Amino acid sequence: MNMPDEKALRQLHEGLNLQPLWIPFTANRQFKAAPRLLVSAKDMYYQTHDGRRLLDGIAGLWAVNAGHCRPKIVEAIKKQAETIDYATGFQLHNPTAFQAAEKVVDLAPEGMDHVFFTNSGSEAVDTALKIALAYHRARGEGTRRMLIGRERGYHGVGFGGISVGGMVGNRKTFGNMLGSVDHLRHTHDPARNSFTRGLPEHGAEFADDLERLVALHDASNIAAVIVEPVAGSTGVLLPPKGYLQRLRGICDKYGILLIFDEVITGFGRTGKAFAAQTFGVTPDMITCAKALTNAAVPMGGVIVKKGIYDTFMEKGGPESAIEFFHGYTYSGHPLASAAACASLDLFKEEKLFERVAELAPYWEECAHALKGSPHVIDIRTIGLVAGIELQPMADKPGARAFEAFMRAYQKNVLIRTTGDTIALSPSFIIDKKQIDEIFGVVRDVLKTLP
Ligand code: PXG
Ligand code: PLP
Repeated sequence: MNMPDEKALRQLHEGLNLQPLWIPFTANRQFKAAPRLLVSAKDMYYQTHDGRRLLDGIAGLWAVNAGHCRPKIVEAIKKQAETIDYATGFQLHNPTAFQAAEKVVDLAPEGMDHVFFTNSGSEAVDTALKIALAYHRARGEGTRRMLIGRERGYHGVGFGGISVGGMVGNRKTFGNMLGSVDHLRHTHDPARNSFTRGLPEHGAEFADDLERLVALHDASNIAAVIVEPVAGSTGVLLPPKGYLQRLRGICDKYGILLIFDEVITGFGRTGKAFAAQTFGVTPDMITCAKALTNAAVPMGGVIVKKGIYDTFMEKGGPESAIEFFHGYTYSGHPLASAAACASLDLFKEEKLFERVAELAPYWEECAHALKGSPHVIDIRTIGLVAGIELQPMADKPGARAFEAFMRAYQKNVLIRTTGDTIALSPSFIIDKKQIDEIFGVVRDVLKTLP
């Protein structure tokens, strides 16, 4: 690891003015009183500002799927930065973006063969929602304006994403800024499913909520449904057996587009390139980001079925007309595209998605061995994801899990918590010893929690 020495670390820390930066999704006052800085990274580890080596149990944030600072990706970015720093994507483009697009659609489910690039998952979600509205309008069904999300969904922080999203924290301050939105119920049902190994047995019928919404609003007004195949940010919620199939069936019946938000599940997390393939259900669009570039340069994308792209081309007016009036200054940015090409090549060369599938049974075993530890009320795993749900402290939701995060951090293991669920999602290069270390620390920490 390219680790600054102790003196350099001290200088860095003492010389740092923490005040100007407003940190995202963080208790800023608490953080600035006792900062936690990550200063370098290599493979499965971070180095902290106080000189410790931290085992990364969350792949950065569900993102660094091939491990940190992999030389091939670093070299690709360096080389691209020296060759072409930036080129507008509007009416001009750079070749690397086309190469990245080809590699993305090669991984995608059969028939999903075009991708629109963005710079984040939030932008991917807003882009997908706009494609849905524009697609129906182009087909002469412009009354289809309603977008349907699901309770406990996380779709980023754009106004579109929070409106279809289902996290109260993201919504309460801003209200619903999209004109026409409704929600399915979430599928988390611990009374029937707690401690199930694999997918929950009960709850396929939650998909029938879509039938009720069709009965309420009429299909002619509904454009699309967006769900995460596995909800990550709201606590690792797995789809009940048959649920996604049923949702697909109802969407087909009424001509509603189905969008899978695979920002977390995309690029191998569940053992196949996309969760759509793991679950054998093909949506009409997939949103992705994070591991697309192994998180080395920000990038997201919307992968669409052939029929959607073709509709825009066929109904787009004269050949000189812009078929979809949308795009970001940095869509297909050369550095991001180079990072995507190198990352997708590396996943393939090292057979990292297959590695997830191979490690998954061991991972599941280790996670479920925590059953019986203090406070644990449910355990859920798929691929290299685990959710360990804790009993919340009375009147202090989230406090117990956050304390677990702090204590694990002191023990040199980085975990993530959301609400009162510990969410683990390491890089795919993790070995069994490191898996043991993560769960060993979680086990020890659980024993000491208030
Ligand atoms: N959709 C999903 C399903 C996500 O998980 C986004 C959209 C937004 O992506 P960007 O790149 O705009 O952040 C995400 C992001 C957590 C956590 O703690 C997860 C995310 C973001 C922040 C925290 O699990 N996922
Ligand atoms: N705001 C202003 C004033 C702009 O000119 C632009 C882009 O040109 C944007 C916002 C959008 O920025 P981006 O394309 O990076 O999303």
